[in-house]
Amino acid sequence: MRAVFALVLTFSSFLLHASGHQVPLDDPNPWTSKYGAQIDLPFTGPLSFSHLPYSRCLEDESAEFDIAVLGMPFDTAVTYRSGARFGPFAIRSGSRRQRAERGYSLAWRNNPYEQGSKVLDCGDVPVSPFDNALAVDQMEVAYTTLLERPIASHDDSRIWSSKSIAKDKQEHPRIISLGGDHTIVLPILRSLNKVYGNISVIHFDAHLDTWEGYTGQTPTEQSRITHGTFFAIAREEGLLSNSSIHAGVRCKLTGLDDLSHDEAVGFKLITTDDIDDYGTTEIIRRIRERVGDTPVYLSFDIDVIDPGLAPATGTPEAGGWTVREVKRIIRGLAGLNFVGADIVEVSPGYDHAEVTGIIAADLVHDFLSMFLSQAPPKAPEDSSPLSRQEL
Ligand SMILES: [Mn+2]
Repeated sequence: MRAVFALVLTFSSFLLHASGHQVPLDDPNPWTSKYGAQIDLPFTGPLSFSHLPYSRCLEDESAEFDIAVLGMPFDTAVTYRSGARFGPFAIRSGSRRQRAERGYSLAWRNNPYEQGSKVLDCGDVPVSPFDNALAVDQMEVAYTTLLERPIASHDDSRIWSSKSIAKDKQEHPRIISLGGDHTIVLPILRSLNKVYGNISVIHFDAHLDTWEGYTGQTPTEQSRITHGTFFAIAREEGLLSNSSIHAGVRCKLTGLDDLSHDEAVGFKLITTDDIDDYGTTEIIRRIRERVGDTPVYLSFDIDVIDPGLAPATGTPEAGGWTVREVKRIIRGLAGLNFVGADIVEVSPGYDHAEVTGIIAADLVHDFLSMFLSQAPPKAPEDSSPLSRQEL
């Protein structure tokens, strides 16, 4: 009887409030008593990735995460159009319609936020726009600072702890970096190398990014470090394994010597046109075979996508992959031994209708599912709710 009375009281109180009556002045929380705890609208609230909790993790040592989203607003080592310093903002802005509570995707058959791992937006690294050596050091120190933090929870998707690295070794969180121009990968590789040793890279890009320098334009050591040379520098520093691979390359070259040098840096090549000749299944197979179970880093330059679809980038190349094709390949990479990932070269000053930022944000959601899935999702024929429908 008491329960019924309470129910009637609650219901009448709901009617009273919903019908626009005043909330009593002595109500300790007029907002929640009338409207409850509501989520931010897609166009409101502080700007964190996919409305995730946000923390200034570099200073706040109590911030806990298994996967951190970290912005690196650096763009002073580009060969052509600058502006990628605004990439982290554009990607977060493009993520506003995403949220943990609605993160399930039909393609992945999972919600990455419901896999038992804590994902946190750790803000941006404050990088110098005046001194590239200083900025590169700031990014390395920041990355190392987060990489050395304890993980928030045990992450079963990590296979390296049982395979390639001794069991008593500390498990490290994983970081998804939002660039920034592609140079940010050099300090990231320096930092990762201290933990994992030499690592392989799966590199989605229209360009090789393994050039040694630009004739006549790099007279100093610092000027050699650019968004088109950082892999060659990383190789010189002994940071890379011999089993890295490019995907989606179609840029113009100085000649075929570029390719032999690229191979010496440790890369094999999948060109943009290979998708027509061999298809996504074969591309996935080649990538998986190349990197095996080595610790692997995913570096994703948005310019791998056709500039008609993703125009906001500094060095666009005509005739790229579609977003759908790229997303399919990424799904095929789940279960590899990923130690980190980035998405770089989003330069929103060249965007239209926010489309590039929205694509980049959607891909970061895929990276999370890729990290946290043990294997690629199965082919849709047998179990997709769409294919089961009577058409
Ligand atoms: Mn690049």
